[in-house]
Amino acid sequence: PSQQATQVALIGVPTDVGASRLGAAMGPDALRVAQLGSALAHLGVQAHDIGNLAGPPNPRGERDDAGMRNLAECLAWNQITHDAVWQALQQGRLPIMLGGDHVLATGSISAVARHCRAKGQRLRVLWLDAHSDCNTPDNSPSGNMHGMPVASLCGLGPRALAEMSGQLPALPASAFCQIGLRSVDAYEKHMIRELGLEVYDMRAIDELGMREVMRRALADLGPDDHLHLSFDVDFLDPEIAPGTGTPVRGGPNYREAQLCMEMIADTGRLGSLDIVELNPALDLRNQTAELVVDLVQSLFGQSTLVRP
Ligand code: B3U
Ligand code: MN
Ligand code: MN
Repeated sequence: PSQQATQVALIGVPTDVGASRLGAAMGPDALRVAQLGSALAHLGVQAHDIGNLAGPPNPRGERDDAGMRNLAECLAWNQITHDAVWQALQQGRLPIMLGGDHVLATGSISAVARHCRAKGQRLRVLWLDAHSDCNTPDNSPSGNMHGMPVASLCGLGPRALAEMSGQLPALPASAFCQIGLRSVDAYEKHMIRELGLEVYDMRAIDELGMREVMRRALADLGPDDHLHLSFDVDFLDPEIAPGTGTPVRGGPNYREAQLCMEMIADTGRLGSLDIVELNPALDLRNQTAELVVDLVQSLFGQSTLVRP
């Protein structure tokens, strides 16, 4: 598998302002303790750790009149994330977000979309998650902003988030492919249909198998396309990945998750990555962070045998 960029930027984004449980802000350091940088170095990938971005603390606010919690802080985190991702891409580095809650995806993916637009590249976003994250402020059951990034990237919700890439919407809904869903709110079901999101839920994975789901998800990826992976750790079954704030049983097992990463690596098109919702306060001896590092090695081309 040919990995295009061998230079990556590790960008710590210690936010939990989009979540209702605290702890995801410790995610970046848990990934460093699990030796993400040297795991990549083993594969010939040079990792530049730029450290943690500095953003506002969590005010633990109530829902505002529009239905959102901590909007100002979410905006601030997304703006600094956007700027850091844009800068890494300008430097020719593959940005890896060490999250942090999933709210940061609006900042990272809006920067990737802006970069792709400037280079005339098509963007494909794989969204691995137990959740669909396409709530809007008025329909969210919680007001938690980490349940809304797909909606803002598709042009819905507050303008300041939706317009971050410089274009509204940041990318077409058809660019997204969601895999692993098993907890979708009533309004999100409506949104998935309305936006026409490509979704492979757990039932699809059970019926088709991970191999066929990934084959379909990656089928029309062109040789010049940019692939962004937004990897919510709660995608994984909580039996193997307990360190996350909103676990949902019945997720992909270790082998399915490995195959998923290996098939992405085989495309050679990975251009940017979010690792989000890792919550060390809920983990057991950092096992979830270590599992994520293991999976990221597969994502960057580690394989048991030399592949043809
Ligand atoms: N859909 C619910 C739950 C949720 C979404 N994303 C996470 N949890 N991590 C919500 O609050 O929007
Ligand atoms: Mn998510
Ligand atoms: Mn999730």
